[in-house]
Amino acid sequence: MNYNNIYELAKSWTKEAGENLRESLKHKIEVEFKTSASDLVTKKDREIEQFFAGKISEHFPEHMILGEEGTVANQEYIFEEAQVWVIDPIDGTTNFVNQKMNFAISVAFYDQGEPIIGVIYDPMKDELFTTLKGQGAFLNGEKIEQLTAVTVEEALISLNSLWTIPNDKVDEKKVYPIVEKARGIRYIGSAALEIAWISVGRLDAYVDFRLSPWDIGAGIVLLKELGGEATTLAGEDINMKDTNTTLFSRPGLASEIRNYFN
Ligand code: 2AM
Ligand code: CA
Ligand code: CA
Ligand code: CA
Repeated sequence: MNYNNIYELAKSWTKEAGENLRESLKHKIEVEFKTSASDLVTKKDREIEQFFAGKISEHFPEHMILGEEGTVANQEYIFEEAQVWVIDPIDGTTNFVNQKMNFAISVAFYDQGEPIIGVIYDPMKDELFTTLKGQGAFLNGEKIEQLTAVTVEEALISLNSLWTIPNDKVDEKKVYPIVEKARGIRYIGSAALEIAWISVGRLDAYVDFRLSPWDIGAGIVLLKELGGEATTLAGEDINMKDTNTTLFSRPGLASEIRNYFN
């Protein structure tokens, strides 16, 4: 199957949506709360998701859409049998609201469970990360080199600080030696960007413990294309129908990080 048409449209829609977000920051943002005071959503999250839903249903009425803001249900039953767009309209909504930078649009396309297209756009830096499986990964059209191995001592590791305090997903004490040994710990606050930054060597690994398919759908395609690793913390395939523990990294480094948790 030839995916070039879908790829070209995915890139152009994502840039258009990103320009919309960038422009919108000239005006006041109205914030609502979802599950808690730290779980934010804005009108723009819904508007951008609707923008993609409209374009996709116009061009590809048979395709499914799995978006954070709930465009389409049913994904449990059909992910492996369908052509599915996995979309996070704003990844890093808290950054969008507070920092007005360090957020991204994440758009992926999966064909019967197989990762095919990944597009991540940082509109404030105007950085577009794109991948079509088997055709290389690109930053603003420039080919990204295959990833090489590093050790934990040489690594900048992205880690959400919530996981260094008692939590219900992982024994926080197992995280201590990683924090101690790594060259540095960073956290941008946008899962899609943490992964995109690994692809170009600004970060070396990213550990998180409860990410949803839309946070990571595009990042998985991007990293795999470059020889990087994208698995659960236990080293299993990521389940695109659920939340996951996740470990994204350069090759090699993942097994060293995994050892700390086992
Ligand atoms: P979001 O901005 O699309 O919600 C930092 O908060 C990162 O974790 C972001 O990529 C954010 O995505 C994601 N995330 C996932 N679940 C979250 C939650 N319940 N609350 C806040 N952020 C969440
Ligand atoms: Ca959210
Ligand atoms: Ca997200
Ligand atoms: Ca989001």
